[in-house]
Amino acid sequence: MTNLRKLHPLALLVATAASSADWPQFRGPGGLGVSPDRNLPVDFGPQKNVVWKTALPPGHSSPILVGTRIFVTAHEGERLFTIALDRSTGKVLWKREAPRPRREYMQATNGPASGSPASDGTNVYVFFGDFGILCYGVDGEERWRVPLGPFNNANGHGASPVLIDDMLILICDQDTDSYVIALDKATGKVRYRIERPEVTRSYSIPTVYRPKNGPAELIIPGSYLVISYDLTTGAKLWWVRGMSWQQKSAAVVDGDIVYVCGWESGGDNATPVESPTWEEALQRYDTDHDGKLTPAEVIREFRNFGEFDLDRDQTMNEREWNFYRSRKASQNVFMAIRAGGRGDVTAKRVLWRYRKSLPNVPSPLLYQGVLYLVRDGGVMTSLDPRTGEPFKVDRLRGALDRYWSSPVAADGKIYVSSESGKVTVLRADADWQILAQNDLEDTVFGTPAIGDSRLYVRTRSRFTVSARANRKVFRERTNYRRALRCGGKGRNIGALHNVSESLCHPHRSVSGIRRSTSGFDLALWLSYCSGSSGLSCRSPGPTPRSSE
Ligand SMILES: [Ca+2]
Ligand SMILES: [Ca+2]
Repeated sequence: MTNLRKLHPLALLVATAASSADWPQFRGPGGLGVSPDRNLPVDFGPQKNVVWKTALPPGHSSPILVGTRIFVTAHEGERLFTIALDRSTGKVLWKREAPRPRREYMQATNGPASGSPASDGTNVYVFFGDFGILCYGVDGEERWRVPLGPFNNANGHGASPVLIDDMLILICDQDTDSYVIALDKATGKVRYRIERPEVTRSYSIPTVYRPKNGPAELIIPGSYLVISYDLTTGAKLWWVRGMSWQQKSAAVVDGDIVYVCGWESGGDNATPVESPTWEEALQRYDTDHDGKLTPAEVIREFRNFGEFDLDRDQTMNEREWNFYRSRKASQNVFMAIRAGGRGDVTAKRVLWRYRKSLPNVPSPLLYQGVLYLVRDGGVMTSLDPRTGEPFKVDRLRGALDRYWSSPVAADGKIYVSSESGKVTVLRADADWQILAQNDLEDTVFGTPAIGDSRLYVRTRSRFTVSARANRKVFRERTNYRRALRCGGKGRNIGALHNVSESLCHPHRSVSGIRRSTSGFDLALWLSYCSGSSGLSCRSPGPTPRSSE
C-alpha cells in the first residue's frame, strides 16, 4: 500500500470520492438518518438476501459509507482499532491500532469503541475515549492525532466526531469541564474550544443549522439545555432550558425548526420535583458546618450520592447540589424550537412539547413530513411536526425489546433495529404499518447505514450464530445476573435488560462483561439488498465469508 501511494498520490483520493450515495457519519448525511437511496430490502435475515458478511471485532460504533469504503471502530481484547472495508465485497482493506494509554470506567452496555467515524472521502476521523482523535487517509496512513481526556464520565465517553465544512467537531460533555472542540480537519489544529460549564455528561452529536441570514449555527443538546453556537467562532448564541439529564439523541434540524428529544429515568413525572436550595440544604444537612455535604450528611435526602458527586471527591458542593436539583426537577420532553434569537429563548421559541413514550438513546427521525420515535419496549410513535400531536402510537409486536440504534429511512421505508437484532421495516406514513420483521439473531447496538440499495447492519454478539452458542450466552447472562444480586438491591435485577442499569456493584458488572467479551466475541457485518434491485444479490444469500 505504501509503494502504491508513492507512485499515485491522488489515485486513492479519486477512488474514494464522496457522493450523495454516502453515509459519511453517525446517522448519515447531516446526522439526520435519511438517505435518498431507492430499492431497499424488506425481507432479509442471516441467510436471506445477504450480499456479504464479514466477521469483525466488536464495537458499538455505527458503520459509515464513503466512496468505495466502509469505516468502523472496534476493540479486540484490550486493543482499539479503526477498520476499513471494501464496500462492495466486505473485504477488510486495512486495520490500524489506536494507542490506549488508559482504561476509562464505563457502563456495562458501553464499550471502548462506541464513537462512529466520520469521513469526507479524503480522510477518516475516529475518536476513542481512551485516547482522543485520530485522522487517517482513506488508505490508512495516519495524518494527525490529537490526544484528549481523560474524561470524567461515569458511563464512558461515547460521542462521535462530525465533519462540518472544514472542521471536525466533537462534543466532550462530562461531569466536570465539559467542552466542544473544533479542529481544522486538514491539520488537527484547534480552531476553537467552547467551554460548557452549564452541562454535565452527554453523548450527542452537533447538528448544523444554516439560517437564511446570519452565521451558520451548531445545535448541541446537553443536560438540561439545548444550546446554539456560532459555527465559525464558537460564540454562544441562544439556548432553551427544560431538557432532561444525560442527552443521548441528536437534534434534527428542518428549515428553521429544531426537534430535540431527551429522556432519563425518573423524568416521566407529571410535575417537576422541588428540592431544597443549596442554602436550605446546608442548614438542614451540614452537621459539621464545613460548607460541604458528605454522603452520611445527605442520606436523608438521597442515597445515590455517586451520581451527583460530579468531581468524585466524596463531598457535594454548590454546583453539584444544583445539578441534583435540576435532575430532580427535569422532565423528559420532545420539543420543537424555532431556531434563532439570542440568549434564553425558552419562553419565546418553543413551539410544542410532547412527553409520552420517549426514547432513551435513539434519536428522533423526520421523514417525508412525519416525526418518528422508538422507545424501549418497542413503542413506536409517529407525530405531526407542526403540532407535536401523535398520529399513531403502537407497539412493534414481535420486537418488544430495548433500542440503542436510531431509526433510519429511505425508499418510503423506516428501519428500526432492536438490541436483540429484530429489524422492523415500516411503511413510512403517519399511519405507519409493519412491512416485515427480520430477525438477525444477533445483538445490534449501532445504527444501520443505507447506500447502494443496501442496508448495512453491524451486529455485535457474544456468540457465533448457533443454538449451542445461544445456550452459552444464556448461561453467561444468568451468571452475570446472579453476580449482581448483591447488597439486597434487587430493584433492577428481575429484568435481564435492566441488568446494566443496576447500580448494585457496577464494578462487578463491568468486569463481568469484559470477561465475557474476551472469549468468544464476534461481530458480523451483514449487507442486505432487495431481490428486485438489480444488484448482484444472491438469493437466498451467499455463503458467509470471513475476512480474517
Ligand atoms: Ca459537611
Ligand atoms: Ca464533589
